[in-house]
Amino acid sequence: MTTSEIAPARITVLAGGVGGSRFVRGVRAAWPAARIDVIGNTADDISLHGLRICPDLDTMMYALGGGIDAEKGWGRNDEGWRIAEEFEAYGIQPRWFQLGDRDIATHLVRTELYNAGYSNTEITLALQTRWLGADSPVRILPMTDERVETHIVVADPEQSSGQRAMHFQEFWVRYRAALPVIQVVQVGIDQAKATDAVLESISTADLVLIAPSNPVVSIGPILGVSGVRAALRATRAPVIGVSGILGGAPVLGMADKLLPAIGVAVSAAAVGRHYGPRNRPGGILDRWVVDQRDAAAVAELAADGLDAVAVDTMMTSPEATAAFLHTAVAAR
Ligand code: FO1
Repeated sequence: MTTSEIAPARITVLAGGVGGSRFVRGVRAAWPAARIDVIGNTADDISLHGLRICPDLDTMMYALGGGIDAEKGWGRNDEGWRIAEEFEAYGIQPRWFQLGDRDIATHLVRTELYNAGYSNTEITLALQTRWLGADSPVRILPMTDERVETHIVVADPEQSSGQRAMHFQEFWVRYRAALPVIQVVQVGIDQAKATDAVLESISTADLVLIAPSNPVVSIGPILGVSGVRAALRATRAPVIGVSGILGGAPVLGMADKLLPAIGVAVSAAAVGRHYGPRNRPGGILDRWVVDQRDAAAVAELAADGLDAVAVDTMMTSPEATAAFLHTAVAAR
């Protein structure tokens, strides 16, 4: 397996939000001269107060453009909460999803452009011009322009059916993923097509990276959009994924609460098998990168036909991420 000997000129990254943006900052540090397309998850999107909100796209845009609240990992820095105070005074529901004043401006612009008939791809490219500049080597691309929403079905003894469905954001933000998950449903995924920009990016890349984002609600929806998996299996670029599960637990977020619901064990090896080696039906990976704590997985994955490498994958800084990417991508 060879990556272009010179640094890859065009890199495509499949990513979610908080962990994904940390990863992409490392990709930029690893190959500063490369053009980078970030294919962003839009199944976290939610409509609230008449606004369309795209958390993973906005988190990526703010993080790469210097506007992120670094302590929370999402939302705007230097934020105000005057509108939230007014919502509180009016008793507006829901109150569990915090929307700051500056962040609301993003949602107002996005919603206004939606209502004017622009696609989410056009809107996302327009919004990121402010954050990344007009001639940025980085592009954030929604996985699809159709609407997809992750809903979680949880056990609820108060319902006659014994279960209840809710938007992923309510499951995560309101309930902190503390409810028993029965099923993860990506509403609209069967009608969602990958955009031309996404398919073109995958097919012309020199290197494709799968960020260590949540395999179920971030990478999962991107792979579920029709056309993406086929494009990954067809591209001449090496497809290299990085595990976000280390030592049996996710570094960030709640993947451990969701993986069992799709029949995947909470381990680096199980997620690697779940994405699958490209030489197996449906598989997409040429290489799977696990943390050194999971080095034992390398031999067992090799037995399953999946090339794996164990490195220190803790993204403590863009430079640390860049270092492990160089090692992992160059490994023979
Ligand atoms: N996460 C929270 O834990 N609490 C919030 O109130 C919250 C609000 C919010 C608003 C806009 C936005 O873009 C993201 C927001 N997030 C919040 C984070 C969000 O739930 C996650 O970034 C992803 O959707 C899950 O990866």
